[in-house]
Amino acid sequence: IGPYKGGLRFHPSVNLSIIKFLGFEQIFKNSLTGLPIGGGKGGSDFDPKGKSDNEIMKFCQSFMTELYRHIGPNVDVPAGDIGVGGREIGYLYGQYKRIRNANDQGVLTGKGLTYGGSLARTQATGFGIIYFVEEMLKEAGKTINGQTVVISGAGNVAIYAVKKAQELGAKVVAMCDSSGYIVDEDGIDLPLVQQIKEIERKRIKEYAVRKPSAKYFEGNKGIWTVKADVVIPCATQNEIDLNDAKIIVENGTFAVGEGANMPCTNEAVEYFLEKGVLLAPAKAANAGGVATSALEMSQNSMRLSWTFEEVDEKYDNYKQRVHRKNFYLRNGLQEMGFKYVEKDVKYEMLYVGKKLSSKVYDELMVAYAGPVYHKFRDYQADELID
Ligand code: NDP
Ligand code: 2IT
Repeated sequence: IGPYKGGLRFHPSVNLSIIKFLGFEQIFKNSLTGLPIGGGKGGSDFDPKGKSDNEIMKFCQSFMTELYRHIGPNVDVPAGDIGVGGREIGYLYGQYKRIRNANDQGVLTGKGLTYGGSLARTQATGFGIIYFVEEMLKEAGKTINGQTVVISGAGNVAIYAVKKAQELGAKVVAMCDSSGYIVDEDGIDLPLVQQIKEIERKRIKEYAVRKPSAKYFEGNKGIWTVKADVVIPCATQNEIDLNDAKIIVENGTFAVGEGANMPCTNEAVEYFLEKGVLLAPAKAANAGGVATSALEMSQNSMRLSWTFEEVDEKYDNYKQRVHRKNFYLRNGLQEMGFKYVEKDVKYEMLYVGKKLSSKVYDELMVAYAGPVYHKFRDYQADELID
């Protein structure tokens, strides 16, 4: 169906099992977009924190010196994920070009606008989550306008989720990084967050130093105690466990949008569903990033650049599609959780708390080995369990 597609993660926690789960998620997510992309993921346990631009550049160059033989515009097309943003993609692309001596722009996405990047890609994941949550709220006769929102993280996904939520009239009161969280009852001052995070690359703690209305708290668990109508985790996997979910429900939250990949544990998901909390699952809710990456690949193949409006319009078509599929999945597969067992690629598939039928399980395993997973969409709910 297309080249492998997914992000690269640079974070000290990265290991083979994390990359496998992310790659597995990516297959389903990419499938939902309906665009010609297979699923992939990669990364390193390199820790970019505290490193100079020069050190980051050298690492990216060494990484690409090995990676280049495995990727290509028609083979596997990486993009960013945690710890990999525009700066890193630029260094990686520079080294790829140096080695290949060719204008293979489609080899990476999330590139700078002057060398084949697409308008709207930087914003796409964060905007996409909010578009998706807004669609979900509409179905329930609500809107994000006027709601109090907590958004975890302070990276690429979180920042543009805050931006779109604010544009649609929400009040975002808390964000975090891996050291701690800030609460600003006046509403987050996003340009200040961007200055601290995107430009100065400092800790979120700095926000409270510069903004008197804000408070900073050490540790990142406490962010889930902040009262909100809508909660949007945009930092990392398993950041909301059952205990956090109970606090979130107690605080009166009625909707959760998964911005990060698998940010809620299975137990938390089950609890939210049991309590009637609206849940936008990551595979659908954060697919806007990779969908726009696929549009960047199309532009690179055509050797043309679309305007923001053109990208946005195509993206809008995709949005409608993903949303419709999510509701199909709600009746079919949406409540399927992937319980991740031990350190190897061993998944126990659950559908509404029961094991998936062996037939569907086998199909999914074949899907994992190759690009034929589209079939799973065709199952009816009663075929899913033995
Ligand atoms: P970034 O590296 O830009 O930002 C990650 C943010 O989350 C940082 O603020 C980081 O803080 C924080 N964070 C990381 N780990 C933890 C933790 N254990 N506890 C609290 N905060 C933490 O990454 P992205 O914004 O790109 O990615 C965020 C999530 O969204 C990931 O799950 C990623 O897989 C997912 N995603 C990303 C897409 C993209 O297009 N970039 C697309 C779809 C999903 P600190 O700086 O202290 O590490
Ligand atoms: O998890 C993800 O979807 C991403 N990190 C983005 C992947 C991409 O190829 O744009």
